[in-house]
Amino acid sequence: MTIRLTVAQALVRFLAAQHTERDGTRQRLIGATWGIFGHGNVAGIGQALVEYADVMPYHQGRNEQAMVHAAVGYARQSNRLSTHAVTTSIGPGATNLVTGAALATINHLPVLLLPGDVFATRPADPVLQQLEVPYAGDVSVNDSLRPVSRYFDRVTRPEALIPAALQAMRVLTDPVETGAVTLALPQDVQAEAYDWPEEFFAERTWVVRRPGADPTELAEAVQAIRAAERPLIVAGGGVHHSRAEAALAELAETTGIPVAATQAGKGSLPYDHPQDVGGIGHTGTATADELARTADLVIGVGTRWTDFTTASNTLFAAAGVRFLNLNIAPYDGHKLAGLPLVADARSGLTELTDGLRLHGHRVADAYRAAYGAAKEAWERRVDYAYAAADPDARPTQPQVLGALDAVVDETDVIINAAGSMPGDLHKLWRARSYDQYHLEYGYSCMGYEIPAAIGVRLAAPDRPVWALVGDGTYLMMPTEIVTAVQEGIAIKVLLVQNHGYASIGGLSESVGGERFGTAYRFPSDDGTYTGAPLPVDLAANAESLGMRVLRARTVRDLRAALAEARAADTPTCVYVETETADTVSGAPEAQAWWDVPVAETATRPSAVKARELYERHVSTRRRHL
Ligand SMILES: Cc1ncc(C[n+]2csc(CCOP(=O)(O)OP(=O)(O)O)c2C)c(N)n1
Ligand SMILES: [Mg+2]
Repeated sequence: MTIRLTVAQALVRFLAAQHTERDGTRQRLIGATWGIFGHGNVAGIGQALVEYADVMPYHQGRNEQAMVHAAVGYARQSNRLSTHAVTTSIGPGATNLVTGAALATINHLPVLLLPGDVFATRPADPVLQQLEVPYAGDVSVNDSLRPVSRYFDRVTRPEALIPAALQAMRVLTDPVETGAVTLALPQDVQAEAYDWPEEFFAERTWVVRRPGADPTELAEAVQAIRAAERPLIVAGGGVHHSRAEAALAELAETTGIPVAATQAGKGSLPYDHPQDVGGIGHTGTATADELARTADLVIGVGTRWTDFTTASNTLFAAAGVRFLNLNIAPYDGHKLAGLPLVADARSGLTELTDGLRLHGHRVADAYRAAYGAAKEAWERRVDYAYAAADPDARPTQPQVLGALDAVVDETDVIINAAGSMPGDLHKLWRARSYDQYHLEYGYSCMGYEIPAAIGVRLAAPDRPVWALVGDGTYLMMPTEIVTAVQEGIAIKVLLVQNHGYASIGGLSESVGGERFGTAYRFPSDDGTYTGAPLPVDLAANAESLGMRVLRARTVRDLRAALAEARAADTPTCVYVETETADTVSGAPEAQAWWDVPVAETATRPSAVKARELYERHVSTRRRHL
């Protein structure tokens, strides 16, 4: 039996029939499709989506990049077992996907991209929005998606959709490979009919596998942990992707080994778990970073070891320190010349716990007592940063976080990606549940937060979902507020106004850049932007897009506004201006370095001084071999 459908109709029907399965639960792989239409998809996928509206939900986005962010937010909240597709027109609609695709791929989060492409049959060259490449007739702007995709195919013949679609599903559901998957769809091919074998549309289930460890690697890993006196676990995003939080807690409780977390891994243990020592690295806690400096064995679980985590290879300072990398991806398992333990995080952690239990292995009581005391001291530091002496004053940024901390429970999800908040949150936030802390810090993309909040809320419709945004991030991408309003998706936006880039301003100052180009201010006589703040009312802007906006001036107002927003069942924004406009936030200082190269020669004294300090830090960098 064959069924005659267009390529676009066949693809939509195929996608609606795909499922994933892990740990005995089965769910749809592609929960919905986002789309902005133009030539290149309006008559193809657009027509197919209306034809199959009963089996494929649709969401209307405003910006293609934002649609990918929403899909990524949904995928992360769904533990990568479900995601969304994104369809675009050709040309600018397609290239707007590139940033979102890079973000998805870097964070190992699945998303299916369906950009329209120029005619395969080339009846008129060029068509509107077509790039002409004189030396290569088969290149289109969609080729810019190749390096940021984990799988890329261009479906230039109807029947080629069959292998392309199956390969796309394989990559989306592979825990090692997953990321952005792109099927470029020439617009004439989308509308072309073909007689499809009926089996192409049968329900299909893709098992998201949990491979266990190799026995030799496992034995070596157990041996390394038994031999260590000051072991430290670093939990990365892989712990969440694998839903390995309980297995991690069991290993930590069985052995007494402390657990620090990367941005992606925070929440792996709740903040009040005795073995949780908080964030690690440049934005880490004093507790975790001190443990890191003196550890003899660092056990990475599902981490890519970015420069923020390793303090640009200055953090793990003990002579002879070794790494053990439990990771499902061999690429990450071999980093820092570590012992690889290539396995799913949950499987590997369970096997490690079983192996260590046989030997009754535990770290020394003195080690446990010391990090326990340091953890307690850091909690007091957080209390101090959160507390506001005068509730009628304008809050600092940590006080904003303290006010939010006071209204949330374990069901709330907070989302953030860029600015000065990621650092403050990594140091201060008290994650109450495994999926409360949603930081996109692989790509740290300004503008991620609001669309991602929509995606998270679609995956978790009963939970309070907060997008935490700075004024810079807000101006980068407020567009999807309109989407939330249109679809009645009750996201909450906490908008922190500090008139520019507090984060990059602070960084600029520390590297001799004198805050150049980082403030949203009028120019002064000397040409720098150091004049009065701009007469820009972002609260009114959010209101104009259809959000309800609560303006908070003082700490007291803020507490009331946050409580009101939390209870709201429509999209609601809390707007607050923070106290220190030109300095980074009043949070604890960075406990470890981050390598941002400083001008080797300069005339301005601030840059010369910054270079001296830079060279001192550089001298502490090491290669782990
Ligand atoms: C798309 C994008 N462009 C540039 C950057 C570099 N960058 C990181 S933080 C930042 C400023 C963020 O400003 P804001 O949202 O106001 O937060 P604040 O630093 O004031 O806390 C910039 C420009 C980025 N991360 N993402
Ligand atoms: Mg700002």
